[in-house]
Amino acid sequence: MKPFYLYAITGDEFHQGRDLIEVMEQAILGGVDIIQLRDKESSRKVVFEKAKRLRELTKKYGVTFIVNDYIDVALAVDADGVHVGQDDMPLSEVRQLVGHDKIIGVSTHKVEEAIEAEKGGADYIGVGPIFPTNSKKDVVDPVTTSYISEVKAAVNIPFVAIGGIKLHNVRQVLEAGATSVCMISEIVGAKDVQATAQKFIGILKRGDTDETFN
Ligand code: 3NM
Repeated sequence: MKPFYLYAITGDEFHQGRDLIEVMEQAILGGVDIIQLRDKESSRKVVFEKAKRLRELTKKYGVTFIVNDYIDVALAVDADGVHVGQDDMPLSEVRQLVGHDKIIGVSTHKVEEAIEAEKGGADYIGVGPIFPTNSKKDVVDPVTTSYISEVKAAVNIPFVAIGGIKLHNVRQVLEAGATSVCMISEIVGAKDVQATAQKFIGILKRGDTDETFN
């Protein structure tokens, strides 16, 4: 998969009544290079409709589109890939279903899970939660930033740090060795989604400091 820096996950509860497509378009205009549809509450019908709209949007901008959990929905809308968790089907089965051209991402919280995901054929892994987060139910204790270097030493596939990452703490995550970061609330819950994504890109790609945008 092509290198990525800023990965945004949807989170309707943070959209403050704004339309999903409007929020995600702002994120893309701000520089997000992967969008994941994550909706564990809605019916399959609703998830499918959202996926169809996001596929159209991401195609328009050439942004990678991933669907969380629902392999059938990902295939139906021709998403670029799927993201699965530790409680999902074995990766070999997921790969059989999606084929070799699709991206498979896996959430991991321990070095053993990261290694297993790489062995199982994952294209990238999520590593977290780095900091405490309220955006995920049944979330495990934070792995902390020091865990990032452990994962980096253990696997060769790309990884993305996730969980409680904000503009004010993202530098710690990068200093610990991450080059890609993922978030829900800080981006899709921002008052100005585009400006927030732009600030992240500045920090990730240009090493901007607080002084740069104050
Ligand atoms: N996965 P926020 S943490 C979806 O650790 C998700 O695997 C996590 O949301 C993991 O940026 C998380 O608002 C929630 O903290 C991230």
